Amino acid sequence: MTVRIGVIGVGGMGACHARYVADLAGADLRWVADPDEANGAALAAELGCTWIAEGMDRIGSTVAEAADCDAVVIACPDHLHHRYVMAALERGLPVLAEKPLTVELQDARQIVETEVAHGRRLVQLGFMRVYDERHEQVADALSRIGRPRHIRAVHRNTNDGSRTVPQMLVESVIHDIHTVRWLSGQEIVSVATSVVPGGAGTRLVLVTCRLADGAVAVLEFDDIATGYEVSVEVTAEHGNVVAAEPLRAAVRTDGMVMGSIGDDWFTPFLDTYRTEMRDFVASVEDGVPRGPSAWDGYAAQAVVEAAAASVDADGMPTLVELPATPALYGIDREARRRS
Ligand code: ISE
Repeated sequence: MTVRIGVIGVGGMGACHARYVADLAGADLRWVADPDEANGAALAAELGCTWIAEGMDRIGSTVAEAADCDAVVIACPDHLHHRYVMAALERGLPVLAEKPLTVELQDARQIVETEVAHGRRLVQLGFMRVYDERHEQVADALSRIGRPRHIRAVHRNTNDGSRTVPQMLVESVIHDIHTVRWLSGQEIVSVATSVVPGGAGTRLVLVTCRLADGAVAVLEFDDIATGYEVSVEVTAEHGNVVAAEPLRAAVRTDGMVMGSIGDDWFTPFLDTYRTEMRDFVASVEDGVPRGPSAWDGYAAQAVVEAAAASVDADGMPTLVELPATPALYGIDREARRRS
């Protein structure tokens, strides 16, 4: 079967997804949707598909003709995710949606409820670190060394500190929240957040999380680092595991050993995004949903809200409000095998 795909939003991330779809045996990139005609039409011409300004014209339930695709990738601005994911769900179309699932928590809940009513998973969420080889190795190690007791997730970005704390939480730290839930298989039940000023506003956001089984995770996010880096370290019942450093050439000069770090969040994970897309297409093909779910997106969003509330409460621990996990979902702990 060839999986026909439409991509909504082809800025940096969406263009990357579209290129991977176009490249993939078994997938057919039908259209890209973006209001920016110059960019969208140029990409469509490059990849041999159709450009449309508005994705809803192809997936909106009011459109009489068939959707013209078997699945959609949603990579438009965050505040529009909810609209397109809901439209795809109403059409019964599988979706690979970029994180965050939504900006508003109640919108994420609506997506979960709609999917549950539909009776089967259609949404795969772009928490792509589960497809990253270094993270997979950590997940694999945990099957030998037991349950995590402490997780330390470090995430460094190269901005100027002008983002608000809620932005840093929902755009960046949300990845680390998913890493903790995925590696531990536990929900985060409370959080305490500290912020450190710097640059144009806030430099560091530190979130201490209490997990349902009593373990602790500390998320350390630096928005004004000298390079982009992501790492995770887990102390488990029978040992400890640290994600290996990404491979970089070691340059010896002037009596020092140096390696370049790189300053963008995209390049280190290029292969990871490709693997994620391959898994999504395979899941549409065989009808077996996998990867991070809408529930993962909703639960992570609930942690983001609690972390922001903790800032407002001067760093006091704040409970994460989460209903019971619907039977459709469980925290997916499988390390994604690269095919
Ligand atoms: C992006 O999704 C990432 O993967 C980065 O780690 C994060 O820092 C950035 O803000 C996100 O948009």
